[in-house]
Amino acid sequence: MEKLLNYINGKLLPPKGEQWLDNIEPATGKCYSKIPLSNKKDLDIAVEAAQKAFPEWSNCGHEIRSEWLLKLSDAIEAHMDELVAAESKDNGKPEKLARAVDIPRASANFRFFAKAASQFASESHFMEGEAINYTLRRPLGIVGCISPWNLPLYLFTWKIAPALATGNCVIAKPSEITPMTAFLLSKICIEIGFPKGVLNILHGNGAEIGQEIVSHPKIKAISFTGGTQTGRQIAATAAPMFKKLSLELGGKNPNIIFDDANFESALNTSVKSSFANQGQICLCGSRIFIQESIYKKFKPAFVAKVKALNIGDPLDPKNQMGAVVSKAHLEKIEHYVDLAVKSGGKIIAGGKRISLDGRCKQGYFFEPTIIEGLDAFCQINQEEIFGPVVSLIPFKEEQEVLEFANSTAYGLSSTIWTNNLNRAHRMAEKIESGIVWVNTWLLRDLRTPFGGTKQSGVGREGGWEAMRFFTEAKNICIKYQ
Ligand code: TXE
Repeated sequence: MEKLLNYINGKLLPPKGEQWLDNIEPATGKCYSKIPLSNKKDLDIAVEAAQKAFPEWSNCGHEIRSEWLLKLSDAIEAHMDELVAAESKDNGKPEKLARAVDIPRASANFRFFAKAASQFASESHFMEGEAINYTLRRPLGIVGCISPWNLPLYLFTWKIAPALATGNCVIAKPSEITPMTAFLLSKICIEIGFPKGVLNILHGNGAEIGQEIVSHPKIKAISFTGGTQTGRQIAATAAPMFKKLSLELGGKNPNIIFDDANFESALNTSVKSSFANQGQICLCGSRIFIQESIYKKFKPAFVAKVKALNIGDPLDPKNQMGAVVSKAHLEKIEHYVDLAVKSGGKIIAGGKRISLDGRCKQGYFFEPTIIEGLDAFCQINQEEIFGPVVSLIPFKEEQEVLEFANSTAYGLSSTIWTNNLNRAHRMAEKIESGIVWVNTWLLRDLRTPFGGTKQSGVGREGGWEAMRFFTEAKNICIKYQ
């Protein structure tokens, strides 16, 4: 069985403790490779390598760094087929989705930050007739990037690219649930001769190697995407050490549909924002608020579209949905659906596991599920399920839906469907989320600030926000003599 290896100082290495974890294919439920269970010893070697590489990488100049990032971007494109197949197998998502979204975006992340490196500038503040200030922005040193399983290579590179572009050396850890494309990225680094020690990739458990990365005194910043509970634990470790922290956590995002919206657009996009990637995107709109006057029209149209979705083998191009990521996650989803029924909710579509024949017999498939009849404040509509489960909730008017939308502990993204310009602006301002989409969903411009409020996180990624996060600002004030 294939054994994945850590990537340290430009080499592929087994874990020092010689312990391995099983890597399961969600569509079949079978173990198909082994992952290094890394520990502090592996981390210490990686940190030493990063420390050695830092002076040259941080001083080689933005053009050279930019060229390396472009080489990574090109190499990802050149390995498209292999990466698409690996991402789909590792995560359970349809190959079609990995080809349309995940892998192109991973390549785009490196290209985007390669260009950002060449444009990044710092500020100057002039004090008339007296002095001039200028701000130096220098890399932090060694930084830690920890990513989740839902968009594996996409989110892994989203952190690594700005960290490298600004001249830092990186210790990165992909999710142990989906490590394969990060491993393939290390092979790509070796293939293109990427400078040794600049990027190091360690595999293993969050509680062990993840925690070691967060608490290592030589790692100056942590960029993390994952669950809110994990984010809280990371903050508890890193904050007293005064590390810079960027936390992109969970969401329970409202998808608000007013009666004056373009019905077809709202309907079609809501199917995607509910069930894309099996509902396992932190931006999915799992609470669908529909204005009462169109509820009777929206509900059957939405149910019909959802029932028409094909779910099954991620390799089959006719399937829009594949497997959820793990057995534990399947059980979590099932638990929430049971809870919805116990709380008085009605399942109007889906609600059950799917048993398939053939190679996917033991796979983790769950029907796209729509719940009705629960109010906005119940547990189901407050907690993140992170699966193919949405609630339909009617509302009367703007003020009421605003209260519903803002009632959760989360504040990542929101979508508002309306053709009333005044209402769109009013709602966008008052809604508690870091990202607001009006008449669209998941339309991304990589320059924009990305992240959430409340328990959805701390800090922003993307564009200059990421470049600033990975640099330390130093102000220099020069007085005229
Ligand atoms: O994520 P974890 P899990 C949500 C979603 C999901 C829940 C739990 O609701 O059901 O989180 O998912 C590493 N120190 N999201 O348990 O544990 C871990 O190894 C350092 C939302 O799979 O947060 C992995 O690399 N690192 C989300 C990464 O953290 C630690 C995406 C994420 O794992 C660690 C995924 C520790 N103590 C899940 N413990 C989003 N916002 O997109 C774990 N890790």
